Amino acid sequence: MKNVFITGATSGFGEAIAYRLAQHNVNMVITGRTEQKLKEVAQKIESTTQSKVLTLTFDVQDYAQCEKAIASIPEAFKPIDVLVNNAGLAVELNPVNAGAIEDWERMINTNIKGLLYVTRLISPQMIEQKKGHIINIGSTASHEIYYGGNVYCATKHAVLALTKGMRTDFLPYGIKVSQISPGAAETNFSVVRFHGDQAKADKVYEGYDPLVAEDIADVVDFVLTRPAHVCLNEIIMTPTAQFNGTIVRN
Ligand code: NDP
Ligand code: 8X3
Repeated sequence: MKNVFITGATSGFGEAIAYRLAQHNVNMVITGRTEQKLKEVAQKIESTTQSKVLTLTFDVQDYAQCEKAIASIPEAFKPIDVLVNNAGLAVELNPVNAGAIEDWERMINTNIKGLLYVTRLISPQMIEQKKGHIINIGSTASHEIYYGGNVYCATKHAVLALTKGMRTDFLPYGIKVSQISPGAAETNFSVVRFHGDQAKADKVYEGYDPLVAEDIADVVDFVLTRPAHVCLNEIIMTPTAQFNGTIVRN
């Protein structure tokens, strides 16, 4: 692990993954749309580890922005050998007949197209080196549907299909592709889903111990540190109290 690229590192899983992987003294590119928060994360990492951090502020939904940002990465941070495709979101919980088109577009454009854009731009560096590891953050929603989760779940089903597609495409080059599929984890995720309604977000995690971002960072680190001949294809992880999207022990 030498040059790491993480999307969505301003919050939640991505931020925790950045802190965790920084322990390996790497060159790290962290990305997101919130520039100030990226700077804070970078400052914290550089003042506590030997890792060097480059921040890139861009919206993964916009291919031109992805292209410009990734083209600007200096040689010292290349070739990228670890890509964590983490940026993503859910918006609202509505049945399809009542869904807002713009919410669907945001989820599809971020969770599917954004992941594809970034991978399209970074994977050639790995192919050239015949070396690399891509980790896609999926979800238990990659496997199941819950009420009102229709489009979000569809995007995460698509992520699983893309993980398998990339694994197939990159197999000849010795590049590992893994997916981590968490269940309920308390981050900014539900606050974003409910447009900043903190009370509504808190209710999602009431009565049980949800996962926390560091649990996911732990697993990312584990997946990345297996021997060269071992690829963990997918890890599904939930809180002990959660069986699936609808069955939670309260
Ligand atoms: P957070 O809301 O805490 O973090 C989401 C991150 O994604 C932020 O850094 C945000 O940065 C970034 N992001 C969102 N949209 C864009 C965009 N258009 N362009 C660039 N960056 C973007 O949520 P989590 O950490 O929980 O979510 C991370 C991933 O994990 C997502 O893919 C989510 O679907 C998945 N997941 C979450 C679970 C949970 O229960 N929390 C469970 C399973 C999967 P910024 O706003 O600065 O752009
Ligand atoms: C995020 C968790 O429960 O909305 O993927 O599927 S959930």
